[in-house]
Amino acid sequence: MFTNKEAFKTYFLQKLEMTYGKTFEDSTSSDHFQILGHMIREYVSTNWINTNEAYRRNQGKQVYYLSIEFLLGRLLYHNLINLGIEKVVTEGLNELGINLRDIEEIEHDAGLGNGGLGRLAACFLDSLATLNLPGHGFGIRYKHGLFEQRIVDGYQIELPEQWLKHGQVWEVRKEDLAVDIQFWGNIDMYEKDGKLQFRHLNAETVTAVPHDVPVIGYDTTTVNTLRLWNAEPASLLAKDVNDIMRYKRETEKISEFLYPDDANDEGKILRLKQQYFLVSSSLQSIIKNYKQQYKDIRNFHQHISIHINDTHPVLAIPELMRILLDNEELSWEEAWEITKNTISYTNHTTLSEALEKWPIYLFQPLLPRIYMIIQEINERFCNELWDKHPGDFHKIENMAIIAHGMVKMAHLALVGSYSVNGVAEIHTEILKKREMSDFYQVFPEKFNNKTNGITHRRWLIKANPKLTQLVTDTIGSEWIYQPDQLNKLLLFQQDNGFLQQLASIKQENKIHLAEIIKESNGITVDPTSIFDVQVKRLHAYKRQLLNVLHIMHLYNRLKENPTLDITPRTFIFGAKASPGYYYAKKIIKLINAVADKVNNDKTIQDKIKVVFLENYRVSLAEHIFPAADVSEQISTASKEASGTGNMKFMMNGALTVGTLDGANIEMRDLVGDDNIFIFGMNADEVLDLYQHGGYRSTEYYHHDKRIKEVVDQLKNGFFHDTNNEFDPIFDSLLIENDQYFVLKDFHSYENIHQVVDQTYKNQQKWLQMCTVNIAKSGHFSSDRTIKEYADEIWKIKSNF
Ligand code: B1H
Repeated sequence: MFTNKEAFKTYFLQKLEMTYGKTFEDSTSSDHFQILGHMIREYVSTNWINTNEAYRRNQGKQVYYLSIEFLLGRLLYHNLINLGIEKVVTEGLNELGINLRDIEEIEHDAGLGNGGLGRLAACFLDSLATLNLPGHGFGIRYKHGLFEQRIVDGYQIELPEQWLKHGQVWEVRKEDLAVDIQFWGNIDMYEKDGKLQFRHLNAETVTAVPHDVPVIGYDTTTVNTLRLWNAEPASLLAKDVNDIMRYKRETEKISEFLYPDDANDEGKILRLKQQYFLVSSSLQSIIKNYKQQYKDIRNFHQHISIHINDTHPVLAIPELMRILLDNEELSWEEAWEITKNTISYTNHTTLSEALEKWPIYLFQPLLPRIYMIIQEINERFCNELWDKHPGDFHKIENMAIIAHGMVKMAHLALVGSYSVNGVAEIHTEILKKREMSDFYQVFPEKFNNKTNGITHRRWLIKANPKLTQLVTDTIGSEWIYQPDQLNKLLLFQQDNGFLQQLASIKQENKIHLAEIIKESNGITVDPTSIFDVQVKRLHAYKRQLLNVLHIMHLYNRLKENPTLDITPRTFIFGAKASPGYYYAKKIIKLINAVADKVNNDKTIQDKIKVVFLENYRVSLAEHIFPAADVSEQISTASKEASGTGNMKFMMNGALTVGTLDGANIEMRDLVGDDNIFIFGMNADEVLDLYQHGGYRSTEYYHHDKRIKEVVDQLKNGFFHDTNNEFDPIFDSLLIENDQYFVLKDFHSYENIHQVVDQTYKNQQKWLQMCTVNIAKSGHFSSDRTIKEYADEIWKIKSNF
């Protein structure tokens, strides 16, 4: 149906008529989207079946990636590209008078994630399938993904996200593969053949129904699976009407919405339910599959690897133990050996507020058998520690899985897995030397680094077709399969023809983004100004505040001297704040208040503009990265585990203003100091200052006039007529002693921005720097990352 445009058109029109009983003239864009989606699914179905069969036949090891988030974004265009049929479809539709880019807009983002962690999972799925690796995702089919953000009067308003409203073309519901999950109730012990056994009585049962989404590799026949679980009532028999209503509501709540907290632990019972729901349904399904294929459960870990994306799915450890002990009737030692050799774990943050802990009083009643198993794991682990460090109560107390009335999820992950990885070199070093040093001493062999990556297929080929074409015209198309080959672009640093084309592509992308800005914000921005962009979740450690204070400072300088010679700049922000994160919401209001004042002040002659783009999400991001000149990666050093936005900007030829944090450091190592704008304290300085104290933010306030001026403007109503609006921000800087060193890094940040301004004036130099960045960005393809996971952690092999 996709061999040529005639065949495509015929099939498309036929299917349209048959499905909707409509003529083409009466059909809508939404109909077209649905039809095209179904055609793609039909088209891949044989490969999907064949891929699964081949995995079974080859008997190779398979990996299951468990994640509470998968931030997929839109799939239509991405799938067309991976299948290599976007040209046929574009042309065929054109002849019918339809623009594919309009149809693309119909699709709702699958926003089943908060930020980097969820998007990483989505990039990994794409790389696994493309590299023909037997790797599948398991997640939750949230009815509502991450909330939709509206900005009203400068404030963030949240609306429920509705991606399922018009149905989901990509998923296949598989009721026959549903499994049951048990909550609450009590555990009965009994003897069987002289062995103590356990059974769960009086439990509330929830049914998990899988919805499978095909994960289509690029230019290959491999189609892997993302299995999303939906929570549904098990059986409504034997319950009275009121009970039924309550039970149905309670059950469906489990997959109702995604918790909107990025790097923050909410500690709500429903969240724990979600976590166990994901883990139990996934493990039951994995084991059922395994047993259909293999006889001996004792070889489980030789055929299966289970990866947990952060600690959110860490109950995979006790759940696997439960199944092996209670259902398969293995001994504790046998079950533990299998479990430890099956599970691998990625840590994504050292922020203490993100480290999951559950109070026993919540945990034990909800998951009584799982709690018993964790207790046993803890007891055995503490005994081992006692043998190694007799008498060191302090160490054992600090490392225990259960302590002070809490279950510590990271400790469970460290003890029950064979591999623990950080997501950038510096992050892994901080885990080993500081945050997890006690565990590193006991299990040094478990720790390893896997620097994050992004799929260049979505973030370059799909998002930036013009740059893609230029790169291919310049160095051929091998880079698509081996992104490291982008480094061939280094040969073109001095090639003015190439640099000119690079410049005009960036210009066209900026004009496109300027149109989006005009449409959504009503603000006219100059596409020849520097597009300086910070898009990411809003969090104090990411320091959007540093960026805004600097804009306020620039504005003040322009007010003093309207003829000041600065390169015009457009500062662009996109950020969702967690709904309960009061401070973060104040920062959004501040950005919008500054935008209002600056954009409407004629005296500064449009030299700076400030734009806050609402509802930042994957599909919007695809328009932003290709249009950026400057990428703001300005977290307090040591706080951003890796970052992945930084890589997306780099690949699209934006230059980074950044701290030596996360993967920024590896970017710097690759491009060299001359091709990146580094400023501020480094991680050791930050961590030592936390440890030894000695920072007084008020000193910076009193001793630096520029700082005093902008900080005072938070209080004196300069940007907002009601005086108290920004008091919490003012207080965070001066009363709470500026936990993220915004004032300490301000001076260095301001300096580096002057360097940016000067460098931009030399377009030749700027474009050369962009070229080096694009050329070196291949290292950050998630294909590289996934190969490392496959070879070094999972030990899985390509299917071909
Ligand atoms: C990252 C999270 C996270 N780290 C808890 N931690 C969440 C923690 O809903 N929750 O409870 C959600 C998300 N997310 C990010 O992971 C890091 O901050 C980034 O630096 C990193 O690039 C990304 C992917 O590794």
